[in-house]
Amino acid sequence: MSDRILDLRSDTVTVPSAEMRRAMYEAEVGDDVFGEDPTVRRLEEMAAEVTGKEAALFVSSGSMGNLIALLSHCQRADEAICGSEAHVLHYEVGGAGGVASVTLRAARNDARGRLDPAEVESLIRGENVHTPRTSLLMLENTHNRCSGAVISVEDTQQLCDLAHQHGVAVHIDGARIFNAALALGVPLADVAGTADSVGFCLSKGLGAPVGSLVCGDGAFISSARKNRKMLGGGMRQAGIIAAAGVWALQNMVERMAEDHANAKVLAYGLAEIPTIDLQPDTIETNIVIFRTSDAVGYARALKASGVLCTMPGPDRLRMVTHYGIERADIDTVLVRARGAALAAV
Ligand code: TLP
Repeated sequence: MSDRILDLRSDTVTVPSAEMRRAMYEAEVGDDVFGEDPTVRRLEEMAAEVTGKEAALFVSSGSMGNLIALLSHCQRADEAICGSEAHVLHYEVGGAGGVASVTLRAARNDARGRLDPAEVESLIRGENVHTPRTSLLMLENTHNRCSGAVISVEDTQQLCDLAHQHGVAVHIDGARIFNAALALGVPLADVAGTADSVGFCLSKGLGAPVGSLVCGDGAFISSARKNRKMLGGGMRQAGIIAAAGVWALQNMVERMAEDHANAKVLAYGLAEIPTIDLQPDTIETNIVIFRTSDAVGYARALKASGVLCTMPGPDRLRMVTHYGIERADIDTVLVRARGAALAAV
């Protein structure tokens, strides 16, 4: 057993492979603000095709993608509905309010990341001089804070239909939507369904160093392009980084099944540790969140034994499997996790 530190804080910690770096080195580039970078264009075409949308835009991060979706779908002082555990609500520095001048209104996410359509409908505001206009419903798939839960095609469709009946647009924060498609065994375009826009990240399970795509119809992408420029996100010879994304879409999608399998082994192993509260059969993708009474102490003990994780709540720890973490590493994590549990008592 090696003494290598096993970093399970996030699937964002991956470093590009030699082949991916070669693709970046060899990328054909141009000035993308003039729309002249062939590699960025190629990536955007691939993204539009795989999500089943008309067009796509390369942006620097998942957070920027969500912010651009808010700016492009909403007017100043509008309201967007999102889940109570949504990334946009918890981890995007309040950009909805701070930058887009949009208030977020939360509907309860259940433990599997789902929203109750009746609750969502009750939160959509009717026309009234006193109230903000509800212009957007933001969904998330897979659901980060709900242990990487996958939202079904049917649930997404029901919410899209409901929102559209009320004239409300739908954006899917699909930072890990490839994980969802893989877990469901359906084409990504089906997972994106009739949502008006969808974002996905290259820098998570797909293993690219940087970048996300937002996808939607031509009018949305024109507006998104303008908003990206306003945010200072217009990039010049961005083909250097887009090339990593092209390579990732061609070579890294299927391998994420290994991350899912490793997460299951990890979850079943962790669940055997008496101080850990985890239902391993609920783990569907690459995120394992569990409860433990002394989360701070346990995280410290894990770190001392060479396993890094994050703390999504006062009594919750998160481990994420990713490219670079092999099946044998999971066995090492479990040996260390058992040891750390004894050390933390
Ligand atoms: N999530 C990160 C942290 O911010 C928590 C992680 O390590 O999981 N949507 C979802 C669902 C995300 O999980 C993330 C990143 C984002 C958006 C933001 O993406 P970036 O980090 O590229 O801005």
